[in-house]
Amino acid sequence: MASITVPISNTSSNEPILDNGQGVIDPDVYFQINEPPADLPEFESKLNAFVDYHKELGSKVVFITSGGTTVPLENQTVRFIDNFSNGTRGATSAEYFLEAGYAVVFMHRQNSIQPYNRHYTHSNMGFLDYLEPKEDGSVQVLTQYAAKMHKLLTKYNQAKDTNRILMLDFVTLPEYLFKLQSGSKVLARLETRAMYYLAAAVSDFFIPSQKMAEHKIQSRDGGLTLTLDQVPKFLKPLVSNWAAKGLIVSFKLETDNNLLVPKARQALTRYGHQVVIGNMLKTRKQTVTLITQHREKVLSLTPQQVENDIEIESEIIPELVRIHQNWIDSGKTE
Ligand code: PAZ
Repeated sequence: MASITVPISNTSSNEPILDNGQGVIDPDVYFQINEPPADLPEFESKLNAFVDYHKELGSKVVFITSGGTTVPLENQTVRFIDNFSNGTRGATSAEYFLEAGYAVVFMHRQNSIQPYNRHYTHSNMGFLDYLEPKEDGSVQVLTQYAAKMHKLLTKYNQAKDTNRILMLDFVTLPEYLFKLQSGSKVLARLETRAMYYLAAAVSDFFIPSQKMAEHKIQSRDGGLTLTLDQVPKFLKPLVSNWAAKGLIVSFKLETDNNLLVPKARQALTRYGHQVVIGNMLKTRKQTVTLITQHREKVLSLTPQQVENDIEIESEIIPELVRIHQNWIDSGKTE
């Protein structure tokens, strides 16, 4: 049986690197002992230019994280652990934030759902099913789909032409963490005008690269036992250092309804940020609970609204825009 269980150890001294007696390394230590992604300088330079542009304009900017992270099992990765998230929440929210006048940094899992394109890429119909070939060699959108496509294409082009959307991507957990840290620090220049909307489903467990098999894990030895470490709690430095003045909205996903509000409230108390949005795996597209320090608000779609393809984000985003404006004006939520 193959096993890659290795105790947490410091590369220089073999002393454990623990911050709280529970086997979780400190976020700062995480960044010292892991390699940043190769494209981090490019990521930072695109983001810096975007933030400079919008700081000058006085825009409100939302930093959306979207989609799931992968957890590699080998340094030369053949296999990885993934999760269910396909990025619907992030991509849909991005559209409503753009509608509300925000500039959007869309930091998404590569190949996950993207704003505007989502209406065509992840539907039951294939892209080619919307089109028909013409005899003159051109291609035309079928009449019954043209009006909706025209509307979406216009909005998509407007967002791009006015430099109000910046697409940035990640795949693995380490990439996500480095980009979250770096991205939040860049956005911090916008102070209260930045909102951090952390909708990505980020793994809670990982294998540090020093403990990982280098090459493809072989199957000849039978089953595989994995020991994963707990991912450091990155919300803590994000709230207290990286993005201290911005409005921070985190998400809490649960499958047991009894845990949802207590866990969401616990996160709010533990990290001291402004909003937690709780959602249940099965009902996340119809109901969320928005929790601030003194309030708890359930946002729900009626069956009729669901039937009419109304999206829950059309209720979430106006609430957040209002909370954010209070935050900008008075430094308070509610
Ligand atoms: O990506 P998606 O639309 O399928 O799911 C959205 C979501 C459930 C991942 C998001 O709403 C959320 O709760 N994100 C945080 C998950 C967590 O770490 O608890």
